[in-house]
Order: sequence, then C-alpha cells, then structure tokens
Amino acid sequence: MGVVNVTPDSFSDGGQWLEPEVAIAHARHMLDQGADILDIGGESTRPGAARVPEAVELERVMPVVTALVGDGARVSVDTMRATVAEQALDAGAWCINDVSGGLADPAMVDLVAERGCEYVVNHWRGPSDVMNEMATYDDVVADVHRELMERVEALTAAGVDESRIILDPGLGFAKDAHANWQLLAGLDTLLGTGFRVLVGASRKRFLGDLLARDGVPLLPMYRDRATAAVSALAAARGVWAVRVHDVPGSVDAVRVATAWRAAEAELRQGSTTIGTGEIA
Ligand code: PMM
Repeated sequence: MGVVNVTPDSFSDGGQWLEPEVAIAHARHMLDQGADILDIGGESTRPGAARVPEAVELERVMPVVTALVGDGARVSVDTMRATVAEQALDAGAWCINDVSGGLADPAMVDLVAERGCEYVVNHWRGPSDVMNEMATYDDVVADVHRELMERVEALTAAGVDESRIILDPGLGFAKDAHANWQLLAGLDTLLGTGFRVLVGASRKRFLGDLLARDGVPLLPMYRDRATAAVSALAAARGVWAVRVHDVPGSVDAVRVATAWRAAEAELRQGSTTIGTGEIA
C-alpha cells in the first residue's frame, strides 16, 4: 500500500504532494513501482497535529481519488470523517482507512455497514494533539488486541461483514517506541484473529530513534531501508499489507518474504527436491 499524503504537514513527506497533479503523478509512479493499493489522505495524523476543516480535506483528496479510480487503481482513503468517506466511495474508492477505527466519527460505522466497503480498523485512543498522553498500557499487545476486538464488535453489531475488516495495530498512535516494537514482535496475536492485518511502520519516529546518531534521530527521508526491513519481517509473519512511502524497497522485501514462506510451507510438507545440481 503506497502512501499519498496530500497534506502540507505530514511528518515524513509533508507538502511534497499537496498539488493534486503532483500527488496524482506520484501515485501513478508508485503503481509502476509495484504498489497494489494507493492510500490517499488529506489530513495529517502526526503527533500534535490539529484537525483540518472538512472542506479542505475534500478539496485535497477528491481530485486525486477521482483520477486514480479513473486509471483503474485500487484506492483506499485515509480519513476519519464519514462525509469524506462517503464522497470517496461514491467516486469509486475501494477501501476506507480510518485511523480512529470508527471512534472519531460515530457516523462512520453505519456508512461502512451500508456500503460494504473494505475497512481498516486502526488502533486509536484519541486525537493526534492528545494521543501521546494516552500511551499507557498494562500489556500493550493484549490491550491493543482487546481494544481492536471491541471495535470489531461495534462494527459487526452495526452490520459490517467480518470479511471486510482489516486490523492495524496503529504503530505510533498513542504508542512509544517500546510499545511499537512489542506490537511488531507480538503480531501473531492479531494474525491469530483470522482478520487481515495491515502494518504502518513507514518512516516512523521509532525507526529514527533506533538509527539515531549522537542522540539525534535519523531523519524521516533516511528511514526507508529500516522500513523495508520491517516490511520483510511483517510479511514473513503473514500480514496482508504494509503501508509505505517508498514502494520499491517494500515490494522487494515482500517478494523475499513470500518466497521464504512458500519454501517453509514446502519444507513442512516434506516435498523439497534435493540434489538437482542447479544453484538457483
Ligand atoms: N499511519 C499514518 C497515517 N495513516 N493508517 C494506517 N492504517 N496505519 C498507520 O500506521 C497509519 C495510517 C501516519 O503516517 P503518515 O503521516 O506518514 O501517513
């Protein structure tokens, strides 16, 4: 899943793709690079960010959604607003990626039920300007799992088909670096639910902290190799998708992980052919 942030202030690429024509060209380039899904967002969710008015979000997102749907691309829209989601679905969007998992806008759950679209339920505890104060957990893996399943219950009670739901541990959303690493190491808990799982580690602060020099976090633009490493490890565990800013590194990483998993499955079946004499 390639990220298209049509925002002036996203932490990793803010302002680069604010003009619709530039965002569209960037998204098309990501398709050429092997992205299967494009995730279009018009509101930054970086820590501390304030909400943007609905009209501004629509103005940013809709021209890009319309052009990419016209190309036949599989379009996801990163929004917490049911009104934006509705217009995007009317324009042919395939998925709504709601970082609040339906908590920010009570109308979202009914819309998703009514429209039967794919829906990403991201783990979220509160808006970006206050989320860092909400980063306390007893056991982050168990707590995130439980809170996500509460959202799943609310969605299915409203009539959302379980097969449409995608779970996301919400790395960086009310989570510090330690919590993010715990959630990655504990991905099997979410995978064990049987729902598809999406992971969004791309260029996030915890990778900058890991690769810091002299106490200075590595800048977001230099975090793509670490992102690709997370993509490989997450794909090897069996996640459904990774949400990334730099597509080629993660496409290759996912291919490696897929080949690795296929070989593992073959070994488990005991059907490997040994000694063909050829070095692949
Ligand atoms: N992270 C960001 C935005 N949207 N959506 C999902 N499902 N998961 C994420 O981890 C996620 C997201 C923040 O990153 P960005 O500002 O670079 O897009």
